This record gives sequence, structure tokens and C-alpha cells, in this order.
Amino acid sequence: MTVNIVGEAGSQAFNPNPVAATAGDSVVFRNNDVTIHHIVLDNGSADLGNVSPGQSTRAFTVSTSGAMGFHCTIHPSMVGTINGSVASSAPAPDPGQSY
Ligand SMILES: [Cu+2]
Repeated sequence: MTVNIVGEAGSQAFNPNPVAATAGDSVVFRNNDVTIHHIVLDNGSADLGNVSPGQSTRAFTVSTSGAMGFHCTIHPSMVGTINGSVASSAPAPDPGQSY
């Protein structure tokens, strides 16, 4: 999935934001802004490097569920969140069953 970088206005800099992802998804950031950006995950698990206008970062894989923050090292006000969820493989519980 692609997260677009659309400006430098804080949480408005990314679209979508927050990003809904499933563990195992690959995410890239595409720079649709007019200046260079450098996206990293807040927890340090991924540094996607500088990305020029019109370019995309390398992909990284969402490995965990829960909220993961990211930001731009060049413009620290640019912040966003990836909300990871685990792919559901279990069948839904039978609504007729009593416990
Ligand atoms: Cu930036």
C-alpha cells in the first residue's frame, strides 16, 4: 500500500493518516510534495532514507499489530501513524452458541 506525502503540515502531510494496515502488508511512501523528505519509524525499526519529489521510498513490511508512529527527520512536525492489525483467519464465533 502507498502512503502519499502531500505537504509539510503536521499530520496533514500524509494521506491517508492514520494508515490502516494488516501485519504482512508492504508500505511505501510516495513523495507528491515539492521538497525532499526522509521518513523513519519512531521506534527506529525502519529508516526509509531521503525521498525526492516524484519518487517513492523502498517498501517496508508491517510486522506487528498496534499503532506505529512515523515522522520526517527533515521536518519533525510531519508525523503519522500506522495502525496495524492482525489478519483474521479464525472463523467468526457462532452467534447462536451460549457460554
Ligand atoms: Cu519532510
